[in-house]
Amino acid sequence: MPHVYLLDYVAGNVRSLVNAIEKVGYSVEWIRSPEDVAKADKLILPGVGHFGHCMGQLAAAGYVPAIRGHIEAGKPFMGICVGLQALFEGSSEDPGVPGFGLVKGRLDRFDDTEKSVPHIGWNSANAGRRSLYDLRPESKYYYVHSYKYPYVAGELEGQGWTVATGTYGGETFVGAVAKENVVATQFHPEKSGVAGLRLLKSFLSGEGIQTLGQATHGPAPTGGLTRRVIACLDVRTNDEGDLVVTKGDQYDVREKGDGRSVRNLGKPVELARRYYEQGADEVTFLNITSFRDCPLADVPMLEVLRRASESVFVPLTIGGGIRDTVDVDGTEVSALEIATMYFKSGADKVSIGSDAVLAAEEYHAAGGNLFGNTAIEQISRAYGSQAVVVSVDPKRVYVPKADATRHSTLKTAFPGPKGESHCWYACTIKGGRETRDLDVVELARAVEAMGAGELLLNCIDRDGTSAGFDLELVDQVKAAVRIPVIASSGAGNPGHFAEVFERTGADAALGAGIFHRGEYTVKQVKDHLAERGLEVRMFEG
Ligand code: 1PR
Repeated sequence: MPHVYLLDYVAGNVRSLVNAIEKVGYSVEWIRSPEDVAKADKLILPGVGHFGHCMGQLAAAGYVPAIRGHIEAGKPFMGICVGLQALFEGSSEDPGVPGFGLVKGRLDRFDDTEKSVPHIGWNSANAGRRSLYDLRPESKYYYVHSYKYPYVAGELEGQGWTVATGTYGGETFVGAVAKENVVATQFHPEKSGVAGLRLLKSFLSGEGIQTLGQATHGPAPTGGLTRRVIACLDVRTNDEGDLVVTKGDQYDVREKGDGRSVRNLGKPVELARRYYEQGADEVTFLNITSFRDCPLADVPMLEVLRRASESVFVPLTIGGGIRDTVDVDGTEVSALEIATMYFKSGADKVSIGSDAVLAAEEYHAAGGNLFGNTAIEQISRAYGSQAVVVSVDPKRVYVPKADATRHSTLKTAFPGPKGESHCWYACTIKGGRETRDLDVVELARAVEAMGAGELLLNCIDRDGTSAGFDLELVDQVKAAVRIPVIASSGAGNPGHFAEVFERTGADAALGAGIFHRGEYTVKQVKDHLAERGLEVRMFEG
């Protein structure tokens, strides 16, 4: 099998990159020291986290001259995500840290006054009528970053680079660059489905270089960031001891009637693959009984991730049990160590539920001060905020008037059982079993301050009802934070997805039962969104 060399310097989900490389027919050799770089013919520099962290690690390990030497020798080189950013002179993320300076220019942060940052999701990498490693203007690629190089027509081209761009909320940024033996992408090809695999193949086979920069006759440039449709798999062990996908009604996952066995809707890896092939933009696994089972003993969940990441080339999120814990033998294990196990097994993001609520309570009790020791802070510091999702399980609490409580209330179009005109949303922990005196706005603001990159906003009242998303809840949370919000709970038909995108600022929408019960496919949902004129990514076979 032909091979490619991958730099082993960085924590993060490199397993997916290895899987993607193997999928297109190559094997991976690891570079573990600067001396190894000389033996690489083709070299890939993956990157996650901070610009400064990435460059700092490369410099500390002595890689910078070796990588520069590889590139100057004219050998094929690919940078991914922060691996693209490293090619520039510097970044406002870490102003004192120099990059390789191969591309003249400095990165800056997306403007978040009118849009969510990080920029997470599927966007274009459009090289116009130039050819760039088989990137196609009609395809979408998976991005996750807060810093970008702003595109100015002709500037990088003047330095000899062929450039592909994306547009996000009025800002046009560099999605990929290529020149001679070098190609780099801001997006993750290993997470960009078939479109990303095509690019990897073009780099590995060397065909990309041969066609680089030549004019092609592709279709007209397409729009910006798509609306994301996420398939969610609640996973737990059933009474027979099998790991199954289940689904509750307002979080009750047991069948009605006698026996009350856990609903079994299928096998996690099989369903994940099915939804990927239907065009799901992401797949989320929630280990819903992790508060009982020690996650370290939860090897099956790690195995689910390993196997899913072999055939699912879109981002995978894993939630459940991510908190400081004590293993069965008494060893203390930090949330960061647990997250690391998940990332190494193929997860791109971890989702934190109960622990985030408790951390938010402490944050407010401490007058809004951070001490750097929460799971969210530790994981986002190590892997970047985009790797940390906070999953919220709120419940409606009705009140007769706006100021009947200290919590953030809203006037609801769906009055309470006693005709109450207002409500607030109380956070819960342990899968909805315990309600806390913390509202969803307090939680959202606290976890954003701690460095969470995204909110997965469930709603216990709507879960499994097929009654549509709680638009009032989504509106309230969107207004409170800048980070992306995933609407969840209540999807019953494709119209509900269109509704949440058209009537709220939701960045993504998640469905579970609608897909597991076979009522609609992900493709049907996306076709409907496209018919409504919403930007979506279609599955490429
Ligand atoms: O608290 O960090 O250990 O994480 C536990 C995780 O497990 C949390 O993310 C929590 O939301 C989840 N969880 C715990 N118990 C349940 C349960 O259902 N009994 N599931 C549970 C959460 C809700 C959504 C569901 C949507 C869409 N499930 O994930 O997929 O509501 O459903 P629908 O489209 O069918 O309406 P920690």
